[in-house]
Amino acid sequence: MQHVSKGETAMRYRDRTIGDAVRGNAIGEARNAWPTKRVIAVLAVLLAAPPCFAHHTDERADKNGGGYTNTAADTNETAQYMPSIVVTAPQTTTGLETSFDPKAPQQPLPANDGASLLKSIPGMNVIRKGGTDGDPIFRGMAASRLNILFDGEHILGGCGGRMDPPTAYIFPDAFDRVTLIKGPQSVRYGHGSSAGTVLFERHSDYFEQTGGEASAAVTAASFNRLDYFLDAKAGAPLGYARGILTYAKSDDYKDGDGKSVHSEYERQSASAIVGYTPDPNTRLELSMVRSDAVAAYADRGMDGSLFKRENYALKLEKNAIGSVFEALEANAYYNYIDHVMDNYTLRDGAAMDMVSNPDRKTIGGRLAAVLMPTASLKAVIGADAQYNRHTGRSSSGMNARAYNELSRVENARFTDYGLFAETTWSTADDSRWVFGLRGDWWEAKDYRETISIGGMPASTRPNPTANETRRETLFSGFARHERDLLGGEAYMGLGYVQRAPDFWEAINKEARGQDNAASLSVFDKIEPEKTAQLDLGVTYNYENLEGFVSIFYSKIDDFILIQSGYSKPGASMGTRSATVARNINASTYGGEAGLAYRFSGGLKTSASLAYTRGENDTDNRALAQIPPLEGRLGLDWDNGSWTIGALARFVASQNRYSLNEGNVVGQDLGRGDAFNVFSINGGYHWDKTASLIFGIDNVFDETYSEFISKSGASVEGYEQTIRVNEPGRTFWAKAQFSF
Ligand SMILES: [Cu+2]
Repeated sequence: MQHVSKGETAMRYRDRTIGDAVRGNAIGEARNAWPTKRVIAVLAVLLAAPPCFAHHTDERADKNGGGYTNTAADTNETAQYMPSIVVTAPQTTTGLETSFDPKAPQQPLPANDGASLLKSIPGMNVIRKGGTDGDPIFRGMAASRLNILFDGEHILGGCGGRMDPPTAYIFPDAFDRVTLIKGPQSVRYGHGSSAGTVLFERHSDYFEQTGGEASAAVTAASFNRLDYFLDAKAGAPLGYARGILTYAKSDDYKDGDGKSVHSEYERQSASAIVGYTPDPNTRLELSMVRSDAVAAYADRGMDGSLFKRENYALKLEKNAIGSVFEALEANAYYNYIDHVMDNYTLRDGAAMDMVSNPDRKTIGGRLAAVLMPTASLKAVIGADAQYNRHTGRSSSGMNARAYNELSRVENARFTDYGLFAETTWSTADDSRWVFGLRGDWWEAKDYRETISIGGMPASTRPNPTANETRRETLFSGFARHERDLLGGEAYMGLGYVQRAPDFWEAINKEARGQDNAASLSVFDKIEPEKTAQLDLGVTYNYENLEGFVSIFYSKIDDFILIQSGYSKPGASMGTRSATVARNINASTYGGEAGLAYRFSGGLKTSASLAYTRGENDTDNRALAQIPPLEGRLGLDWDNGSWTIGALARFVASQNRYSLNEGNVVGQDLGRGDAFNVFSINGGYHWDKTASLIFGIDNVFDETYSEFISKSGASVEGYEQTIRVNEPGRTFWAKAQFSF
């Protein structure tokens, strides 16, 4: 789907590039809430850095540019203003979109998965569960509110306990570009993405002549972390072949107190891609991906001993067809996830073996046409479809390890057909309107014969909605006005999204209410969520100063709230603690801002700020799982060969919380403490073919956890913590080569 999206991006944003980061006095105000001693110490060191060196060059943007050549994102300017990724990462930020190269080094060193990679974007955070496979959360919205696409494909995890969000199947080195589109300001990528859309994209260049190229990287870090990848492609004008292998492993990391966190993982993936290109404007691509992983979880009684993905995809792109009918794109895909979690593969001490083996098959496709009826009007019109089927089997005790002899039991099936249209109408050289409209025909089937209820003793009950089918017609749309300013842009958009409950909300949670028998299943009780959001933003890019501000106000009717620890009648007597789903009305507002200033001599400074406030308007209390105010300050120096950088991350305390409330991933645990983390990096670039980047994350070995992290579980051999702590001081080095 790249050409449609890239074409549109290029059209909407022209060739402007904007850095990210913040307003000095906002940081100053915010800092009052934070411990200041270390901040001052680090700022002093940063400001003492040599102010004047040879003029900065931008070679590294090309080095890391992947296969992309025709978007604003690849212009050299973008290499310079990235406060949270080390200087070698090319990144574009407009108010509405952020994109970067997933292969580029980042600081702090992200875990090897998609969520961790996204954390460098202001406003993005990760709900930590262990060493990898956290859930990304943007502006306090996680799971189905944040649509994640793998090169145009949807993929849904199998785990009822959310061990495998889509990003658990992302191997960053197997992609060429990551883009976040903020808010409900696009309808082209599927149903329900109210908070935003994240596109992980792979793009293989057209070969004008016979040739080949390869890139590779090795990363080594504390805690026996080792990652490597090899990406090799060869081709001729008629077609190409590409293979990508990735591998990553880490032992348990230690927090700032030197305590081990149950977090080890090992992950690997292999992608094979062949493309047929009879001419430069036609591409038929077949791809296959196999991946597997094991991962320890510090937040629960089980670990993931299998995360297996099987994928086949077919893609057709046809560009420059004619003056009115400009381009056509089609894809079809198959994704199969097989997941096993147990309490005996990666940990000791369980009184009884327990294992669960869900799987999910997701099949989908999409057809889109790009039309240009007049010079000032461009439209993308298309249809998409998705079908997914979830099964499970589980066992415990003596026979647990023979679980794969059991037959799988189907528990849910979802189908969605969508039609969409997005138009860009240029009213003048410097202003345009973008409109989008989408309809979805959604259907869900509940195949559970029984519902298991916890408590002592645990038991099962007949499912009151067994074999029921539920249908919803859902609408979404947006209108946005954009106007160019001094090298930047201002925009204002209004968006509306109806989102049907997902598997975790509709199937995996109970209904609220005291009538135990009738209210067990939430399948037919939970209403679709309706989000209306206003997005406003401005970007600025003039001479040595770049900046952006993007703010939003969101009104969410029938927000699907997940509440744990809800007291319900017990199986035979007394009460039990249940996790329920219910609709509330909510509102959120906030935004992100960034500022970057380039001094002479290769020195630049940048800052960013992100804040979201959420209100549960039904219960008149804080909306849960909203990360607190966060600011980042970066200082980088670069002479074309050597780079030196420092990054400070300041996170305020979170005093607005609602105990036991949240989303399908996690619920609030109480107040969140403020913390500051400082990191430094350096690097050397030989020429366009080799570089070495190294860094120390969390230099002062701070012990801290994110407000939204899951609670620490009791795991034998590990100390239990309130939340899963973040890694302590981490040394890392990444060597990159291209041939
Ligand atoms: Cu699981």
